[in-house]
Formats: sequence, structure tokens, C-alpha cells
Amino acid sequence: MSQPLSQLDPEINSLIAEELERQRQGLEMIPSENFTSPAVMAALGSILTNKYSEGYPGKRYYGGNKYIDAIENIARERARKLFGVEHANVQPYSGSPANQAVMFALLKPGDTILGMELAQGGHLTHGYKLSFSGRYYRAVNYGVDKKTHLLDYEAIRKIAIQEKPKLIVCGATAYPRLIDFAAFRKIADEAQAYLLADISHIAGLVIAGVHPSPVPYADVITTTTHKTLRGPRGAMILVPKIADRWHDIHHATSKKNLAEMIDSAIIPGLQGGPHNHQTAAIAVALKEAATPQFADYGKAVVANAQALATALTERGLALSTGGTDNHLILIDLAPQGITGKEAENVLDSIDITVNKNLVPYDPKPPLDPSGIRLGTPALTSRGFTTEDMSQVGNIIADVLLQPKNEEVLASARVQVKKLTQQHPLYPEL
Ligand code: DSN
Repeated sequence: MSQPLSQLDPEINSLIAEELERQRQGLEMIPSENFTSPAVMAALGSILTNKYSEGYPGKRYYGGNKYIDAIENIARERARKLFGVEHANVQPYSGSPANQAVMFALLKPGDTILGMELAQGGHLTHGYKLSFSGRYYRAVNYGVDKKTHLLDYEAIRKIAIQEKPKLIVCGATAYPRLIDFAAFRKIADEAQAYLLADISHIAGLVIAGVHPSPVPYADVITTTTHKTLRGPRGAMILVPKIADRWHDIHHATSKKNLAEMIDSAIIPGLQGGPHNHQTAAIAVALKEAATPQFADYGKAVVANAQALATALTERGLALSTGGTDNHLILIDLAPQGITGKEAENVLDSIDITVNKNLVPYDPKPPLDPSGIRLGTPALTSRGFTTEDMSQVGNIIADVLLQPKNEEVLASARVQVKKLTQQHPLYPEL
């Protein structure tokens, strides 16, 4: 039991070492990924994983939770302060369970939800037909405008008026522009619906002040903690105001306020013991996110995405919406005659990691779509500048424009290697 990992399980130990080298030697450009700090990882890999603590601070079903209570209280307080909300639940295991908990708290099976269509940039849990959200609720979807690929708030309003959802979900996984939370609030008010803002992708940008905050507008906010927020894998549910604006209409028989409804949806509704090591790591990440350096980081993520978008556009690649306001870019590769899958594979072969992705109104299927999605959160954490991102954009364009040219691929590999050497990752590990 006291053996180090390298002796106890050399197989897993060496796979971790190889994954570290893969992360170091490639350009990680999946927009939902990031490199969390060694301090966060120290909390995540701690003895806190040993403890059971079902319940909440001061109200646990197990003894011995003095320190766990203190940790969870710190995490909740930091989340409240950082986002400016009245209540925070830091126990969701990840983003999908967080969205599930909000629906479990606010809806009855069969109630109507309105969320962004997965194929147009939404998420499985925003009402996709095969997810719980599309099976246990009556899910209707909105999308983006066919021509501009932008959210069309008047079209969304019309669907909301017609379908009368009890919950509207805003937030996206593949939308390169700002989300107008005030417009969603107006629609939700007209439909007398709760508004859930899932800011998993953009939470770090909201903190940095480079994306508008949903706090003045949403009833509930969910976010993962491992994307632009740069923490451990995990999630939080934030309640801007505990007073429930639709209580008498939708929950007249319940004595619970919004925060209590959310908390009891997590436990006993959906989860048992919280992952205390994850809670502690979230607390550390929230401390980092409250620094001026983190605000600079968020600004750099967007500046880098825009430099990348400019380089790609100048080389003739077609970007959905024509560019980006946030951390991500969606390229439609149909004009180049290659598929998203082929692009993902050829970029993988030169150590650039992106993901194939549907573009809005894609005629092709999800596993072989027309586009790729790429972003700058991880490279910005490595210290990449706008000049570096222009170079990365040109490398990507070289490869996508001539995916079968071995000389181009060889030169791209050399350039990628050089960039990774200029920005070492985890030198302390
Ligand atoms: N899987 C995440 C993403 O890549 O956007 C969303 O949950």
C-alpha cells in the first residue's frame, strides 16, 4: 500500500507519463480543454478522496467532516463572491449532472424545455432527443440563422411564445459569438419560463470581463470548472437570487426557495457523497480566477482566438459567423473538399489536436461532419501570444489546404515542435 505508483502500477504510471508528453509536445486546441495548475492538481490528488460527506456543511450524514465542511464553505464563498451570486452549489460531479439537477429541481417529467439544438451548437443536456433532457421532458429547440449563423432572438421568442416552455436554456458548446443574456431574459419573462444559463464554455471569460455576465438575467447558472475557468473537472450551480420569480406560478405548493430546490435536487435527488478532492480543487481554482492575472488570461484567450481567426480567414478558410468574439472558432471545410474527420486526422498527424464538429445546417452526419472546432484556452495557458496564434493559423491553413503534401506536413511538424519548445508545459512536473 505504501509503494509509489511507479512501482505499484508501472503500466498506468508510464501511460500517465506518455500522456504528459503528448500534452507537452502538441498544440491542444479543443476549445473545452485547458491546463489546470499544479496547485489545483495537488488538491485534486489529495487524501480528501477518502472521505464520505453526504449532505452539506453543518448537515452531514457522516461524522468526521470538520475539515471537509471548512473546505466546502470556502469553495461556496469564493464562488458566490467571484460571480456575485447569492447561492452556490459546488457538488455536481460535472456539467451534465449539474444541468440534470436544475431540471430535476424545477420541472416535472413531461414539462416543456427550450434549448439550443445540439447540431447547431447546443449541448446534449439542452434537450437532445437521446439525452435524459429530451426523453423525460418535452424538448423543443432553437437554432441559429441559416445565413449568418447568429442566434436570432426574434425567432427564439416566437418559438417560446408558441411552445410555452417552463425552462429556457441558453449557452452553447460551438457558438463563436457573444450570447445576449438580456434578450433571453426578455423572452423568458414573456413566456413565464425559468432561464438557465449554461456558461460552461465561457465562465472564465465572464470572470475576466470579456463576455457579458448572465448574473443579472438568469434564474440559475450552471458551469463546468475545467474549461476556460481552468480548474479541475467538475461543475457548479449558481443561483443569482434565491427569491424565486416564478414560484407562485410553477411551484406554489413548495415551501422551498430556489437555492433549497437546487440543493435538494443534488442530494438526495441525484447524487450521494460529494467528491471532496474535487471541491477543494475547485476552491483553489476559484482563488486563482479571482486574481488580476486571470483577468489578463481571459483577455488573452479572446485576443488569441481573434488573431487565429484573422490568419485563417486571410488564407481563405470559411469561418462560421465570419469570425469569433470568444475562445472558439468553427471552420466549415466543405469548400476545401475535406471532411471534419479528415481534418482532425491530418492535424493530429502534425500534433495539433482539434475536434471534428457539425457546422450549422450541416448536410453531413455527426461522426463525419463538415467542420472542425478549435479554440485558444489551453494554448493561452501555455503563454501563446497573438503572433504565435497567427503562426498557428498559418500552419493549420497550410495543412488543410494541402493535406496530402508530405513536404507541407513535415514543415508543419517542425514548426509545431518549435512552438511547444518556446512555451514549455509543466516544467515543474
Ligand atoms: N464536451 C464539452 C465540449 O467539448 O464542448 C461539452 O460538454
